[in-house]
Amino acid sequence: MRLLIIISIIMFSSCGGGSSNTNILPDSHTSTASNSQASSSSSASDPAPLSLVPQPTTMVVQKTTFEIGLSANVQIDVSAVASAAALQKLIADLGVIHSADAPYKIQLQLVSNVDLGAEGYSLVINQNIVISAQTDAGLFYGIQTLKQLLPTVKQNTYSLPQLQITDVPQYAWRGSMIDVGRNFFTIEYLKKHVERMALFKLNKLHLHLSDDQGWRIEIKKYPKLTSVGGSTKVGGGEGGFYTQQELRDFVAFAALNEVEVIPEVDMPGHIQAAIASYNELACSDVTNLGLYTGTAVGFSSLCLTSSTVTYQFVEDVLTELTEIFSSQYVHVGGDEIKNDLYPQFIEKTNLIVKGLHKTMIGWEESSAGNISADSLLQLWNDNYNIKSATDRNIHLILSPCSYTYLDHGNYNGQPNTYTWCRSQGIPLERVYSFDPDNYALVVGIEAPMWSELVTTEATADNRLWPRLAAIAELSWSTKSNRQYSEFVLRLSALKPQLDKLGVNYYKEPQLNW
Ligand code: TNX
Repeated sequence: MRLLIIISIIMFSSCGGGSSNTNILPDSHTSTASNSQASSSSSASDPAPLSLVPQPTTMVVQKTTFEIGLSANVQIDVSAVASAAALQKLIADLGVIHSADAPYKIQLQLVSNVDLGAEGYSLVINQNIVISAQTDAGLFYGIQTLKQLLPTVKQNTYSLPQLQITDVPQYAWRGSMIDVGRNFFTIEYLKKHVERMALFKLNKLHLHLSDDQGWRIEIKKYPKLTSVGGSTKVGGGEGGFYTQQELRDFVAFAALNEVEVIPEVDMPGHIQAAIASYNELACSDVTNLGLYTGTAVGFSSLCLTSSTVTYQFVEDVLTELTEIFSSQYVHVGGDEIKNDLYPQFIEKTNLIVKGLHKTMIGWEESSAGNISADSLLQLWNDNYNIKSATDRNIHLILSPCSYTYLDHGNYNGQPNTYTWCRSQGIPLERVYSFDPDNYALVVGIEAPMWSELVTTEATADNRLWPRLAAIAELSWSTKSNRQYSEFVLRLSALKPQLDKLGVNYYKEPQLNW
């Protein structure tokens, strides 16, 4: 059944579009809730706690409920494209249809309210349901909250608590990374992943598109990167790659879920798949020029001494890459390599990225180069000395391996998981115990899922969920709003939502799943 949507014509000139091009540095993000705002409160009558993840900034929940029937007067601001689609899907799934005569309205309105920032929203449920935000992204997050308050199966009426929520994320970077280099994951899987991320207000999907074992992105100027470099994967067997068109479509799909896709091509190390495709990318004394399907790291490098071929390659690849991805950011890797010319490589690559009017991200080791202050560094060793970069005001994405590496076990001894960073694995509670406040100059948190040991979608789901929900709460909710014992109760109750999305999550005993 097709829904009619009444398009409200009320527009505000200060309203922005989506979030993908907003400045994410905290200084420009002053609307982040202060600690004084950050306490959740419920009314004296103390209704049951709401099962929301991440925990909202402030809530006033009444004892009374609001019963809604199957027809609603739906009003949506004309420029709220992503949230309009999300709301239509939500109500269609519940059998609610639009009618101008309906006894209550569901309204999405763009408003001018600097306190809500680029992603915050307010949700008021009394005799109507009204979501207000400055942006489409904010409205979209209000809808995710509404979705978590509703059941996942059709009913004749729905009962909602009367409440007022005002909710603003702590960090602008709330991320998931998937290594599609070691093992290839299909676009269909990535789309499912994006929808799951959206439910928890995660907003950055970092794709690790190349590694020693596979090159996964079509580069028209170097077709062998995919025909040769994309042909296999860890353990051997068929690999795979994405065409530029597939990736463009995927970026658009992700944008409708308020997820920004950040591409990474890892250089100058982790590059054997490219070397196997174009041998001249290695120095002339290198004899290992074939495809690689093992799990070792740190053995391959672009040639940094005969630099003409190398830098032409870097520029060509980044030029095509940045044309596909609308993100302001491009991740150039830069991890696990020892070479005296490494700092120079990072600096030159930084200049190439700047020349393409993009902003560079590198793994923490890239701090060895004199990179521009707008660059971001991704910290992955908990105690890596990143001071040389923070002294230059370079901001950080936090991915400390002993809390966020989802290729480590959900429990101590889980088969097919890594233990090199934390021998006991990284259970949900461990993830949740991470305190980003221990670091300065933070744009947010991202959990990488490396895939040397993750060979199927079911295994990927098992490694990603439920732990990504903890990452979502760490990056959205302030410390004063986080408590593990409450988090598990809230998350436990969201099981039907994950079931509806077909997630093959790990059945974490603490969640009683
Ligand atoms: C370290 S973290 C790596 C990856 C591996 C991972 C396995 C980082 C920048 N490099 O290449 O896949 O460990 O846990």
